[in-house]
Amino acid sequence: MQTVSSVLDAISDIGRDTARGGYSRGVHTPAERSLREWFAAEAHARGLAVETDRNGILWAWWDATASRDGALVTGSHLDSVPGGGAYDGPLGVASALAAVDLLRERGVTPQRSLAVTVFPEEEGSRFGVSCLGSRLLTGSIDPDAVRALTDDDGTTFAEASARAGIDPAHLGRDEEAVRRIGDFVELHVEQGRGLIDLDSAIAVGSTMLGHGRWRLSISGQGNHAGTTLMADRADPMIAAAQVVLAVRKLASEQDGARATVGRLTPVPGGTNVIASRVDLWLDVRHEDDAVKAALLERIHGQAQRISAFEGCRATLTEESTSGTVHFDGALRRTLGNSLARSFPGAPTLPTGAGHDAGILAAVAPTAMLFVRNPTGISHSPEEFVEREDADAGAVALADVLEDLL
Ligand code: HGY
Ligand code: MN
Ligand code: MN
Repeated sequence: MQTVSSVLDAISDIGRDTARGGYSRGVHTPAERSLREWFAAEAHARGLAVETDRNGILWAWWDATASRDGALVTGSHLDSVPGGGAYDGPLGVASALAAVDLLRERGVTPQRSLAVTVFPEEEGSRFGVSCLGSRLLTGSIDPDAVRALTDDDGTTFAEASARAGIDPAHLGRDEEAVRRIGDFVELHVEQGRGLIDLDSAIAVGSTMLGHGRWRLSISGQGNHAGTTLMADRADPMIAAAQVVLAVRKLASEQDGARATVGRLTPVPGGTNVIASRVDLWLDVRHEDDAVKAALLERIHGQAQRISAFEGCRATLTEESTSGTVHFDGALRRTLGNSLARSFPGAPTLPTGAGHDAGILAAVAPTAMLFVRNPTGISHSPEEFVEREDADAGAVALADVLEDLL
């Protein structure tokens, strides 16, 4: 078996972000295109048949039976957040390739086909909607709305898809792909401290926290920084600053909630210009969907009051939302039994992060494996996985796949 780290080493220079640190690998950018080419070459080298489906999802097939329906599917994503780490996504893809090597070395003869998959735009960093590829596949998002999504430069997802050789007219629910997914297992770097605190290299996922993203646009009066008296201003930046603090306060007052403003864009964004508008994005998460909705309402109400007081107006637009997912019980037990061989006592762990496995749970049994991240930090260049833990992850995934094949 090629070590997972050596598989990852091959892409360690693709998409480096020298300004932010880490990696910026947006969907249908040159960096992501290089990563797709790398994946196809690695899959071909393993005798896997590579296809790109109507939604731009990559499938590398070990065709063990005449039909691909009801196959065992594993994989993850290769795109990143801006300035992201090296493992969020790629670890799952590299571990799946290494697990294929192990299955071959063990002489496993699958009783059903196996596919290694790469889902595009899992982070939603370029077009704003997380898990865009898996949402399209399952039909849980309107293809017309997706085609119209734009990036910061105004490029639509339809244009970016067409340039990547994917016909935007065909985006949407893919019945053939849904039929092919018998079970889906995703290995992913852990993005918190759970496995550090549990002192375990591997865990089985139990639940995925419900989350959503909203854009809050606060409009005021753009004006000159030097000629506009302080008392004469309707400055959306002042409102936005108060909203950011209100988000933290309201989320801190709600048990189990997490809310973040990680992105804020003044328009036009000049040093000597009072902004005419400020766009900020909310990321709100809670295990109870009703509690999440109520918290969002409180944030929206506070944003409107603050904006009105500052002579501004606030409008909220939902960009994506997902309910809390409980991974398939039977599949989870199978994973637990498979891990007992090499990882006795492997714990189960909830994840606060979103994953394609959570979206695919709507159409097939899905489960996740997590691999220890000794920094407990993710969506940052500090995200890390020790070489031996990365290889342990591939062994764990191979054990699971062997029992499911
Ligand atoms: O945002 C998330 O939780 C995931 O990393 N897309
Ligand atoms: Mn992520
Ligand atoms: Mn991820």
